[in-house]
Amino acid sequence: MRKQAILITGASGEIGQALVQSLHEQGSLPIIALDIQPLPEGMRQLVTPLQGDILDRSLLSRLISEYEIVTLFHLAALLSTRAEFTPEAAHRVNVEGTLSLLQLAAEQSEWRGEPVKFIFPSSIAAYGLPDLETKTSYARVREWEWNYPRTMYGCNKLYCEQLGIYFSKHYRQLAADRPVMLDFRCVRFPGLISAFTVPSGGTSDYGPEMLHAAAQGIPYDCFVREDVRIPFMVMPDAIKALLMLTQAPQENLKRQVFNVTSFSLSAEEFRQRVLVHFPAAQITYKPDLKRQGIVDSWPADLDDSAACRQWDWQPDYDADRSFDEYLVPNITRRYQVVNEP
Ligand code: AKB
Repeated sequence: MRKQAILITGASGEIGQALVQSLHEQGSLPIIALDIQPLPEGMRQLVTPLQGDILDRSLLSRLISEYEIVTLFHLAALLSTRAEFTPEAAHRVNVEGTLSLLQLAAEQSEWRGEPVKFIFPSSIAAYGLPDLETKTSYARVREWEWNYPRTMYGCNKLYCEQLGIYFSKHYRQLAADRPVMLDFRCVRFPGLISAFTVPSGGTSDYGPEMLHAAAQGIPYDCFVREDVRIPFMVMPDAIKALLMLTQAPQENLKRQVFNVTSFSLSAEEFRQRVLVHFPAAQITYKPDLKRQGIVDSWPADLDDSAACRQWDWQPDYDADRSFDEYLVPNITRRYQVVNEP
């Protein structure tokens, strides 16, 4: 008999590390943690680590010969800035990788006679507003508005949302027997901020970078203008959103893709909050017009009322609580420990 398990791809990434911790604390099924990078030391004893590429079909086949995957959190992706340097490679990882995992989950659903839950984090990058005037007038965008991404990563996320819906509703629609289809659920995240990991390869990274630099006493040049505004969320709320959506009763869900958010700040409001806690921080503006152009195309805020109504979504951390209770104490401790002799 195969062992039941949860599969997490991109497990070494920011969301992956926090999700593993949380699932482990909840006492979940065994976790298979797949990533192309080695897992951080402290995580290895919590999971079955598997180092490899999501594009490696033989690795995925070996995996399902041993395990019955019940829930799949597909987190592996090349983020928005990195993807712009190698758009074709990003397409391979972000789209072909997702397709191959959807196929795996579809096959597993058939074998089990029960849908595999396929949980997919999408992003504000799925939106693309044409100019700042439009961004100001459509402050809180709804899921179906302005789906005109202008990054490879945003295009990949938007298309993979559609692929997920296809696999959960229409896959093999011409076959004689209707297959047992997977259960696809997706959240569109704002810029995420963790106190324990530093992001890399994203375009919302200026927020967390400001904070981590300030805590280390390192000067920081912010790569967007001071008035640039996007929504943010701290990692505990991101994990809460993924787990709440995973557990939501199917009959309550009228959609499969949901905005979630917690607070929206301009770069200057972010900087001011950092300065309250780290008054000596040296944060200046040195906009990179191209990266800033990407952030300018993202919405200033998200309308997450569908998630609130359908699965009782509510963030635990507003901006004050995020800085005062989660970010500042944990980041301060993190660098104190690192700097101690
Ligand atoms: C990125 O900046 O690419 C990500 C995102 C907003 O999805 N953090």
